[in-house]
Amino acid sequence: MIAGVDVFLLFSRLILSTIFIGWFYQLALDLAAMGRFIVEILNQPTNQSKRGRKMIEFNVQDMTCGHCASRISKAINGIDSSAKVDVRIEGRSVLIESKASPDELAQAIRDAGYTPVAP
Ligand SMILES: [Cu+2]
Repeated sequence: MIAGVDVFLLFSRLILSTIFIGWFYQLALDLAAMGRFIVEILNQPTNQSKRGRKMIEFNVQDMTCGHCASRISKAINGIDSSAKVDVRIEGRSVLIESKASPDELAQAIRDAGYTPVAP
């Protein structure tokens, strides 16, 4: 009879802890989802910053290969991580969509060791 009661208690505890673990697990999932939602809202670009982006083109005659292109891309993303960089090695040109000013972008390219010229 005692053994039966023990088994019953053990079983009830098992069910209760399963419910609690499930509840905490669900709570953790909900909190994580909520966190992701908040981060998404905070990272959403506002219309203001979208409107502030400009297309800028530079001729870079001393850009000769993929290595040069990646150095220039990195330099630009270093001052504006959201910048879109389109490097055309054959045309020796770099097209940039960024909120950084043309002067800042030109300086970043010069700092990387290249000579940007506005076309
Ligand atoms: Cu190169």
